[in-house]
Amino acid sequence: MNHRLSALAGLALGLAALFADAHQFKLGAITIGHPYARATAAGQPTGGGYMSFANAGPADKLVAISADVSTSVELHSMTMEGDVMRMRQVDAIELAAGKTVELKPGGYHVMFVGLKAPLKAGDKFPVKLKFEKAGEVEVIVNVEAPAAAAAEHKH
Ligand SMILES: [Cu+2]
Repeated sequence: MNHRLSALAGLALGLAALFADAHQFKLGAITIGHPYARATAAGQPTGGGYMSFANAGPADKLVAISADVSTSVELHSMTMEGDVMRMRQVDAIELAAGKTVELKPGGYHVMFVGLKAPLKAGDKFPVKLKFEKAGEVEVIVNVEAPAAAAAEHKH
């Protein structure tokens, strides 16, 4: 193989990895981007889940989420009040028409409460999402190792 070919092969592999990582799911006008959860330590009772919702259609709401990895699954918001991070359970997450909402560390997130087993990096598990108008869809959540610099997720 000459150098140019191996460089191309490397690029193709890199792109394949990128796309495999950036998996997405679609339900009607809503695209659910890259659902992932942070790996958890043994005995850690909760885990955080993140994904994005790009809504190309009319306004909708994420109203429920369920998974078998924990006894319950909650939607949380996280806001700074002074210099204290506060986490609250919310009933729904508004998905405005034509907008993208990102669930990410430090903002809205999914909380797996009462984990039955630690979430291990490299594992995948199904999560069911329910939208007020679009209905239900199952997405696959990838468990990823926490970024070294990321803040601990504590209640
Ligand atoms: Cu939380």
